[in-house]
Amino acid sequence: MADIQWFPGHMAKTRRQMEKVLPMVDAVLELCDARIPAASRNPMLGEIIGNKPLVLLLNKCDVADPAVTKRWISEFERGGGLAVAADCKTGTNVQRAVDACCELLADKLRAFAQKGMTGRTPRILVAGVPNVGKSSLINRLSGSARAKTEDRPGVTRQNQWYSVHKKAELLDTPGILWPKFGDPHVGFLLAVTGAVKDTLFDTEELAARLLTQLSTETPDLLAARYGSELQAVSGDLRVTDGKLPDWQIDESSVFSAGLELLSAVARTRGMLKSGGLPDTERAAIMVLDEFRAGKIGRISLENPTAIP
Ligand SMILES: Nc1nc2c(ncn2[C@@H]2O[C@H](COP(=O)(O)OP(=O)(O)OP(=O)(O)O)[C@@H](O)[C@H]2O)c(=O)[nH]1
Ligand SMILES: [Mg+2]
Repeated sequence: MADIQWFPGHMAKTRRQMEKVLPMVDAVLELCDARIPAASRNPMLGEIIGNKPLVLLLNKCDVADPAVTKRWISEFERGGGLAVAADCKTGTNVQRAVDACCELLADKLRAFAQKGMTGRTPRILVAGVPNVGKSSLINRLSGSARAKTEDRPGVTRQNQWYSVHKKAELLDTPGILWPKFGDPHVGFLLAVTGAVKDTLFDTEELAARLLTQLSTETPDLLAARYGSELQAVSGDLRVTDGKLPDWQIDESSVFSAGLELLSAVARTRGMLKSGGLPDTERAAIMVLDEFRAGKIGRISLENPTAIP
């Protein structure tokens, strides 16, 4: 799959603005996508925030595999970090993430109180890749739709402070990626979960690649959603003697295997072009929408073993 990159001017500007505002910030709440907790962490963030206390929030855990999310949390905590799995759609655990930041700042908050700075609330910078749910988190915590949210990346365009229940101030920031992903698979994972602008990639290629991954990792969920024809195609693509299937060996075979799966989806959903050929373009848009909305199931695309 072509290496997708997206680092427009507003992201470079956001980076500079984050560096500028940092002296005012007490802690950082970094949001990653619970379905891809490693791929959705910005490697530039560590450089930007230096040694500010950090809490990692694995968001959208309502659409990730709960058992895998649990393993990710233990993995991060084993590394000495503090991580919380949350869901800004229902509000599950969002307050816990802010409380975790306050716990990290307990000494600093005590010092404020001793100096009589009673009105000084912790200032928390909310950071993360585009579309991960930063503005939704702020809305959820403040109980109103003050920050603009939308299901596409690049909605927030500038830093904005929000006071939350007079207990904390949260800085909403525009989502930022980094100039080069390095690994094209990271680009794929970010695109498939909605962090990259969709005009930058080929929808059929993306959906085809997603289907190949799901056909090996969660074939039952795929069959339950799209029917037995898909199960048959998935079965044909797999090998029985424990060797790597031929179609996983090179990129072009991954794509053609995925296209077969995509054609099967189009047929079972009755998406046909004139002449009866499967409309793989329509099917691709539907598969991506359904995956992102969690309709195929609660699926994680990365396992904690992926941590180097
Ligand atoms: N399923 C699910 N969807 C969520 C969750 N949190 C946010 N969303 C959805 O994700 C989409 C993006 O949310 P935003 O809050 O705009 O994301 P953002 O990080 O502020 O995005 P940018 O401002 O573009 O960087 C919206 O459609 C939200 O409804 C969650 O926990 N679960
Ligand atoms: Mg936003």
